[in-house]
Amino acid sequence: MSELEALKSELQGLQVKALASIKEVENLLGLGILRVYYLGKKGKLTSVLKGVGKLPPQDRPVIGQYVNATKTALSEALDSAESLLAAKEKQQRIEAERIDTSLSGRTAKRGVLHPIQQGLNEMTAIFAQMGFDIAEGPEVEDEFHNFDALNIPQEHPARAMHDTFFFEAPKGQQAKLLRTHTSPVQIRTMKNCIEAGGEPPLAVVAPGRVYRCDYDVTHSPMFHQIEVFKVDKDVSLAHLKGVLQYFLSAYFEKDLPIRLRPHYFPFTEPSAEVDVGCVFCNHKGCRICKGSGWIEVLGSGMIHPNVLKSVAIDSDIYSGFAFGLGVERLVMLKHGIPDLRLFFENDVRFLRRMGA
Ligand code: 2NL
Repeated sequence: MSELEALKSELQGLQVKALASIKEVENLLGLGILRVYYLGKKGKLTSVLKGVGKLPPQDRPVIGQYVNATKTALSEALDSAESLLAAKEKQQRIEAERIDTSLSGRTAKRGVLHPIQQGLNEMTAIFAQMGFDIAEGPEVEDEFHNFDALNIPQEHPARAMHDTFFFEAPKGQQAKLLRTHTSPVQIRTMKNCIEAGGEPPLAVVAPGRVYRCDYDVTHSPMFHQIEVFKVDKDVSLAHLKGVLQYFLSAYFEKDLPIRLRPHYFPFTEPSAEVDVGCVFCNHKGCRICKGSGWIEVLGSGMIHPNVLKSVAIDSDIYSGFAFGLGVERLVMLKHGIPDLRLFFENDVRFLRRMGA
């Protein structure tokens, strides 16, 4: 076989192989590689052309025509494969990026108030609805508003270092402390009223944070209280009991029996602890109420004459009732929450469950 014949058949074989490969390639990337492999500067066709130099001069134009024909055939095959693959890949991309507009949207999770803040708001709202004004006051207090004015003398155990968080007092200045109850708000409210030339009736609910140096399974050093008082002419224990009855039934959303049990507080006389019929066993007696059918919920009484005196209200003309309750305790009873610490750990699963 002459050199010319050999080159011709080499070109033919190359074309057949190339066309077969082009037919089989499945994507543009593979096609691009084939194009370079056959038609590139260092490609197969170029290397065939290098053999042309060995041919006698009269054969060279002939083989040149063959090379060009092969080049054209491969070029056309590559181009048409390219437009097919491009169309196919575009279709695949459209499929993959398809958006199902009939799918319902995912709503963003909204935050909720902390269960204690919710309870505090609910309780405050019940008193506001009954006509009590809402009052707030400072959490950093002095001994007068937190203790002296409330008939809690200097030597009283409630003032002990281990119950109250005291701040170090600069020389010659009054000691500051974190309020241990919301009573100082009530003292300030009464005092401000009288000093501004006002007079009772006064009816106030004071919600807020309070602090005690006490930390165990059932105590937190920061907790929440709501305190309520009313001062007017002829306010009696019957008014106290009526307000308590209404409030507790409204908060627990059912008619509850209540009872006042004699107790002692320095700032009220007489004083009483208040029980409700056990919300877990409907007053029958269970493990939670220790078989008694009653659960203690708050402390109350008629405001001590010494307390009225300390804010310059004449106890011969006016009388008043007052009570204070622990918000955490009431929220736990209403929702059957077994452990105080759940409120302070802030596990979102607990918070979300409470936040419906
Ligand atoms: C309790 C007991 C109580 C009061 C708070 C009060 C306020 C003034 C005058 C007289 Cl300004 N009393 N508050 C009275 C009785 C009880 O709280 O165990 N709270 C959780």
